[in-house]
Amino acid sequence: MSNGNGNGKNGHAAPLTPRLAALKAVLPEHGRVLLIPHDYPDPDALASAAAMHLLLKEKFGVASRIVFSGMVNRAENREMLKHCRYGYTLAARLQLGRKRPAALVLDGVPWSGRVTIPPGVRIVGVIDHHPQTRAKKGFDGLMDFRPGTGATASIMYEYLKEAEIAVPSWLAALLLYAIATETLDFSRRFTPLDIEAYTALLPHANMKILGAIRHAALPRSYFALLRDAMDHAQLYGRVAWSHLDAVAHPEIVPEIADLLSRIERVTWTFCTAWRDDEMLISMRSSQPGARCGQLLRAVIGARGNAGGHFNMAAGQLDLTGKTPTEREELREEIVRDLIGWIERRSADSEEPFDTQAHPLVEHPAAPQK
Ligand SMILES: [Mn+2]
Repeated sequence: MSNGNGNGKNGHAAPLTPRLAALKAVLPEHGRVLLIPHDYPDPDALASAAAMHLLLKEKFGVASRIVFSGMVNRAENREMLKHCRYGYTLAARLQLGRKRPAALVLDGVPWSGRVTIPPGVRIVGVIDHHPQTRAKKGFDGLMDFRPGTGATASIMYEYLKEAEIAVPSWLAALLLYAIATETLDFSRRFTPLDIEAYTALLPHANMKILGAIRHAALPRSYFALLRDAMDHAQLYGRVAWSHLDAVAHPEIVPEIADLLSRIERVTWTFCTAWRDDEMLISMRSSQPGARCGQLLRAVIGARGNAGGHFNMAAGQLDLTGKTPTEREELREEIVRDLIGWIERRSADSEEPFDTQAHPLVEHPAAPQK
């Protein structure tokens, strides 16, 4: 239990840190707060929402509910949800009363196009770590933006630490998993806060839960997608990319981009995929100063939306009304543009680019180039 008490019920509350005071200032006097992670929440978004749930309850006596749009389908993330002691509601099923409920947005910003805000909901605060995150004019709620921090989960750890709240072992496991996946086990950008959060939570985590999440059982369909991705994978100099013909769930797309990034000498990867009337793109780079989010936004432009970090980005394009041929042409155009941008950005790197693309996996039956 907390020994601090923000509402002063115990009469001997320590003064709030500036961060906690700023949060308290936007909380409603009555009623429940909605906690909204970005759409198709990943481990960082989910763990951050759970951490906020604990913080609001323990520090401010405020009840909250996790609400999100899109599904959680990746096996590891579903396993994570199984161990989350707080319930959640899908935004589409949300029943709102007459009052407009207050909401906090985690690991994304409501004006990015990547966080769906249910109608009638009033945003009172946003906590995010994406580098291109900007304040919005006219928004006077809490804005805790820490571009460059490895994970929003690390930011939430800091709130819990300042509030002197003991993190339950299941939540410590979720937060650890979030930090590890978001920084790709610290192989991507991180800050001292991420290290502090990770090392401070580790002794308190339920390691059985962490193991169950990391090694969650995978459906057979996952392996079919893997094969599809390997069959389509292409290499061109330091770039590797692939394409998935039909995905039911978007989470596999960044996973393929991550997998390709482990190919030796490859520093840029991306994966495209068809999903209903959308084209999804995930991008990764280990090149310093890669600014993937900015690059992907430049390439997609007005054709869709994109966002991300220095080393990772994701985007989507609406394909409604396009014929299969038009869709494929658009995909080829995007692939060409992406490679063009990458080449220009890597122009001063020592390694020359190959003159032509070739398959990642050469099948013995295929004619050799
Ligand atoms: Mn995140």
